[in-house]
Amino acid sequence: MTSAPLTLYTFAMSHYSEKIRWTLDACQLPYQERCLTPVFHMPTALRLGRRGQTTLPIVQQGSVAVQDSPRIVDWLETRQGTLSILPEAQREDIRQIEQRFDSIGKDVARLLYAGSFGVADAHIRQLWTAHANPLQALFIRLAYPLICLGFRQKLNINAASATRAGERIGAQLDWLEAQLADGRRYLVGDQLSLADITAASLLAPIACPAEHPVYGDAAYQAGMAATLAPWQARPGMAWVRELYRQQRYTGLTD
Ligand SMILES: N[C@@H](CCC(=O)N[C@@H](CS)C(=O)NCC(=O)O)C(=O)O
Repeated sequence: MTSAPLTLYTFAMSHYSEKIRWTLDACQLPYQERCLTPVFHMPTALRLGRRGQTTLPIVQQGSVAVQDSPRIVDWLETRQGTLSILPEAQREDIRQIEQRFDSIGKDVARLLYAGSFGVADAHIRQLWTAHANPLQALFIRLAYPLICLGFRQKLNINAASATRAGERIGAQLDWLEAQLADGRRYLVGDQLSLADITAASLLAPIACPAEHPVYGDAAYQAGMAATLAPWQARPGMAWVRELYRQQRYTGLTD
């Protein structure tokens, strides 16, 4: 096992990035985070990922870089041995739940962008430029309509696809709430696992836990209000918020 620090490449508002950020925090693995700017992240993601994909998160250590959150978890296991959030005896169950919630990540993005383009543009522009240098920020501001168009095409965002996205998210939320109906705190076993981390991270953009620097922000919640409102009273969303309150950003040393 090595304790050399890792670099985590993220978008601040990315729920898959949050999954890995929380995983590293929960496993007490030190890392430096580099928040990238949309569009400008592509060369970095292509170069580090070497898979023809532009997605974040990516974790890098020296000459090794791993793209795609489940692959990052695989790599961390290989590097660290058993992870505290993936106990061997429950590994299969936990990874199945990870897949279940990973599978709605794009739907969550689809739902939120469908409801916020044209409504919360000032806030989205601010989020997209928060980690940009001045030239990048100028480009994002000027090209914003084109970038939105690109997002719409890449994620196939339209009214019908947003409705289907909501249905798929709703189905996983139904499943989550059925699991939690017996009052359990954790999805598998009696401690926080990757199952909880994935479910909570992937639903956090809708649940809006107060502790999250992007989703907990009042301006984000105001901008997305109409899209978020129908989901807020769901017990699964309350569970996400409670998990953040109890388990996220607690006991971190830096
Ligand atoms: N399967 C990937 C999905 C990651 C993903 O979709 N990331 C989004 C942000 S939430 C992204 O990087 N989008 C920009 C792009 O695809 O270029 C994972 O689990 O890491």
